[in-house]
Amino acid sequence: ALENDHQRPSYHLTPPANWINDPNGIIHYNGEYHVFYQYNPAGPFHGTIHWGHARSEDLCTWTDEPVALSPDPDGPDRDGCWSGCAVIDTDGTPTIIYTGGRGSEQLPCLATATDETLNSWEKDPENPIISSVPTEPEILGTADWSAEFRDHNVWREDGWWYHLIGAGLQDGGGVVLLYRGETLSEWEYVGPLLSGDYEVPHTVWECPEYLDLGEKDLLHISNYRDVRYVVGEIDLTAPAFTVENEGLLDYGSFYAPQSTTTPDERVLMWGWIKENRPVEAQWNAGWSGALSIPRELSIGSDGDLIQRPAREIADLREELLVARTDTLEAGDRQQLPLTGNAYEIGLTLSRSDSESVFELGCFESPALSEQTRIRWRDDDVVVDRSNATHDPAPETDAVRLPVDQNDELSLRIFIDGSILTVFANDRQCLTTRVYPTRSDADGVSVAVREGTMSIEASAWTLASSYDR
Ligand code: DQQ
Repeated sequence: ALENDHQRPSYHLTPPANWINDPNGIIHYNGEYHVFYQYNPAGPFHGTIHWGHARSEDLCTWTDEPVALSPDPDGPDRDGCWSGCAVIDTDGTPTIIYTGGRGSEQLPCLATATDETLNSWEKDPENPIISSVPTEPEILGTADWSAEFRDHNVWREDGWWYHLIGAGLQDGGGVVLLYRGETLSEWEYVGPLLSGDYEVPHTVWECPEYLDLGEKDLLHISNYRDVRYVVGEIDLTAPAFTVENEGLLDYGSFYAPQSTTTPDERVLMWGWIKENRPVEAQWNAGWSGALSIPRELSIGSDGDLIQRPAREIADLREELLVARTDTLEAGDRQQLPLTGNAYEIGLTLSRSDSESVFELGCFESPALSEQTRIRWRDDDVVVDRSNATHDPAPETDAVRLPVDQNDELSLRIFIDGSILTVFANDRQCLTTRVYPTRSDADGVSVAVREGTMSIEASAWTLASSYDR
């Protein structure tokens, strides 16, 4: 059963059961955060997609709400209510703009809230609100789709609504298309804002999002493989995006993220954490996917992106189990007094020289037949999953997070069921999946393999977000 599944996360956002993919329509309204998500109530697979819904006052405790949007058998969303966003209209009405799937068509649809709980939505009888795709540039069509044209990000600026839609290019590569409107239901096409990834075959730039991070603008897209971001300056008239810095939001299993601004003006982002195990294992588990913990995004003094766990996540801390500083030599290994599979570890590492090698062991069974090793060597943090599980089905290849070349490294590591997320130096992130078969594979250790390392460690158990 879902309750006794030690691989199932407890403080990450998940539906009560079945399938989740992209976060959608994240909004703070009436004193509460609402997170909607791509949801298939029929099973743990990507089928006919609805919008699931959860709400929270504090980002720590979540309440499941009824499905918010369902495909209408006679509507332009009859084959799926795909990704989109939520904004508050100028008259105060919460409004969703999402992609409706019908046959070979993907077109934008609008729905407005009919109650304050955001549980009931009324679809616009005029849907779809944009009825055809632009002719310039030529949008990719495939055997299944007349045009790969979807996912919506809307914001208000200088008396206009602006609207980004992701698409593929017929000649290769992905593109972000910019629209603007005086209202949320009438849009004029401005032009392509940014395109690229010509080397990623058949890519579509999905789930584009623009974020105003104060000194700089950020745009990110999901290209079927990674979530790429660019930092620089947006020009809504040209339209154009001048790129000053670029990179990946995560080096592992993190996709189609979406953000919101808190009442105190911080930008928080959630992404979809996919499974790294076969469909059959997802069926047997009865659930698939989770959302990441929220990350706070900002711009550092060097003009590049800072990513750190939202500070609210510290309120999940239950018990401080580790608080120590040690200097370990090559060959030393220390067990940390941590058990269970929902905790956070903070590490500040300082190495004697660049040859030193550090390892954090986690998901360790008593005899170490199952174990996952997070290794810092040179300018890499590698999650070695080669002995992570006795189960032959999940992916067990190593995943690599490049970090700044430095003799100091700060790590914040979050473990929850089968989810492992590493934040390095408040910048680079890696989310990955580990599926130990043993419920006692919950040991944690620190070890030094080469050289000498000073290790400052702290660790807390984290509370569950749900009362299910
Ligand atoms: N998944 C959605 C799309 C989006 C893709 C459909 C990204 O709207 O493009 O569930 O995961």
